[in-house]
Amino acid sequence: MTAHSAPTPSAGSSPPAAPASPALPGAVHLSSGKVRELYAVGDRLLLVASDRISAFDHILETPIPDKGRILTQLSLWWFERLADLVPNHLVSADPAEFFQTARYPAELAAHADELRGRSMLCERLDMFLIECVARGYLTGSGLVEYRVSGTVCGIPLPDGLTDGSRLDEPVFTPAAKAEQGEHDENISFEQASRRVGPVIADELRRLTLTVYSAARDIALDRGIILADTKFEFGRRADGTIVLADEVLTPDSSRFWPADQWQPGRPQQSYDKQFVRDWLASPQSGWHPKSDQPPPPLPDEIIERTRDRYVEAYQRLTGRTFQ
Ligand code: Q0Z
Repeated sequence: MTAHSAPTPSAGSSPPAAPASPALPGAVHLSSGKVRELYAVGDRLLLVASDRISAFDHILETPIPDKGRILTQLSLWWFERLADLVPNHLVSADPAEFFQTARYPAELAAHADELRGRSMLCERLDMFLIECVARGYLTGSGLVEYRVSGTVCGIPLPDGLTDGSRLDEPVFTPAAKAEQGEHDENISFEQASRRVGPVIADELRRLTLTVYSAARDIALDRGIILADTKFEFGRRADGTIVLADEVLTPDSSRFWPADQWQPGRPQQSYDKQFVRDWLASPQSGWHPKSDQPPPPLPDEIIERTRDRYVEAYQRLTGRTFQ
């Protein structure tokens, strides 16, 4: 992964400088995801989505304007839609509200404009150490395992499935969180049970499949296949299991245009197809397997990709963006 790889050291042997953490006065930077930043603010957490985009396991140097806001608004919409199925970690998405209680430092108020729309103030939870993935269609690492052993995370699947096949029943395919830049590692339900305990593992599977199924039905009604998705859950001090992180965005899920679904080949990505096609084309002068960083995106690809994020948001929510 390249987002936070250290700069190339200049001649000599001095160690490369650590990347500066993205400063936000009044907040303590905790960690950087590929495209998001996590801060502590008082006893809450602040999740801030950037406009960064990844492709072929690289963070591109070209941002997609409004992507962070669009994905945050989509997450918020899903939290609202799914609130009857599972409690979530959202406290407030309104920076004006963040600062009304004494817990939030006044310095942050000066940054309300840059945070607006792209940030969520959340309860700080005790996170479970597994990624909770639901798959309703077979692709990616699930397909790789299936081709070797006929299973996904140890769950046997029928013969004859191919890239993009719909599964009769969605499956819970947990993963172990990898170090930054590495891919999460699929694990069996038994391994997940050892990590979180059997009672919690059962409940996480139930919640994951319930929430995925509800979202899959909503998305399909609007012409979008939600092939799979990754949830993160945590626990409140009173033991309640809470849905955390971002949910059901194109960064945490595979969205496919339903009218182009055709099992037996890699599916078109709802959001990133133009980026992938251009990067893989001779025009980019770059190769997906190259160790070089990908080149900047042309304006046309930026615009069309932004349009796809807006379209996904508008189709799913029935709302207009901005
Ligand atoms: C989420 C992550 C991001 C980098 C920790 N409510 C919560 N309570 C405790 N921890 C978390 C949450 Cl959401 C938590 N991550 C993932 C998000 C940037 C990493 F925006 N890590």
